Amino acid sequence: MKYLYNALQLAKFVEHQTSTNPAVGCVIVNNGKIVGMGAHLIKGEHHAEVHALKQAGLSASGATLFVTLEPCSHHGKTPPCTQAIIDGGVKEVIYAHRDPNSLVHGHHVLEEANIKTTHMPLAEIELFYHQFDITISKQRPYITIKTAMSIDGKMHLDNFDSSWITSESSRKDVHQLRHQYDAIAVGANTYHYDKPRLNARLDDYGQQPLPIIFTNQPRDILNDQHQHAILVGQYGLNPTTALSDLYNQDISSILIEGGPTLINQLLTQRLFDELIVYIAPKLLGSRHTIYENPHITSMEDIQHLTLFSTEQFESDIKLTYRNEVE
Ligand code: AOF
Ligand code: ZN
Repeated sequence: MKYLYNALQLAKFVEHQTSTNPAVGCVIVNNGKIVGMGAHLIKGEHHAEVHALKQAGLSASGATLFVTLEPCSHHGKTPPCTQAIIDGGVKEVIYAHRDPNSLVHGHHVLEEANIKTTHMPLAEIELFYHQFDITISKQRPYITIKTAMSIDGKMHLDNFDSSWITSESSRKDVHQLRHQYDAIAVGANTYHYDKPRLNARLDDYGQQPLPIIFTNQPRDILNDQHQHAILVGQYGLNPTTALSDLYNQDISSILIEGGPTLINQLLTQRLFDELIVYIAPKLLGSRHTIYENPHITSMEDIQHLTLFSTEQFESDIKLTYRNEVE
């Protein structure tokens, strides 16, 4: 089991850089020694097992291979890992997470080649693949809505001023969050009025997300700094197609940062996987709450979310919810 955790560490090194592919780590052990290690670095390139097998060389023969995800048995952008494992002479395979991609179930192929194959699910690794599982089953990016509000649930004053509601540490945390997403999205109004820079500003923290602007005016003029942004039609028109298009452009996760119209639409359509709310110890007393839905008239219509984590940044509270009912 220790080796599966080692493999998980390798996968964590490359988390958020493999696009719509999963982050995977692999460790090969022979006679109680690690003889090969590998991770899937970039979509389209070698899988974790192949890197580890290359490093192990002849020492893979008779070894046990530990991998965070079930080895693939299909020809995708790369040849099947099961064949490389068989060719390397590996004696035993222990994998943690079942690949949700049904094309890819490699355990049968390994068993048929007389390789002892064990599925050993571990809670931490199941959690690690939560996003990947959702994107495979829904064939769309993982969607997180992030918002900040006062204790009375308000996003900004009635004159739309929303500057500095949350603390500096919360804002720093948002930058860290942005580095974890393939894209950051806002609606057209927020783009025009708030002029967000739509980037992550922590040194050495990882990838820069791609800006996305949801707009029903495709002629919206982009700022010079956002010439590479993607413009997509307003969600209300055809959310499913817009999102699957983004997924097919290799965007596996989107952080939605506003404004109220876009967030309301997504909340109303229940088109999100995670909701992150920073609550600042302030009372704004304005009219603009984070969610308004006049169609909800009975308690049976309200949405229930699952609290996933709570954190504190100075005097702000960060609540992370998942859109799943316990
Ligand atoms: C593995 N090891 O390291 C990864 C796997 O297009 P391809 O060939 O890169 O295949 C992508 C699919 O392979 C992906 O959707 C997932 O099911 C699996 N990823 N499998 O054995 C790896 N990254
Ligand atoms: Zn593979």
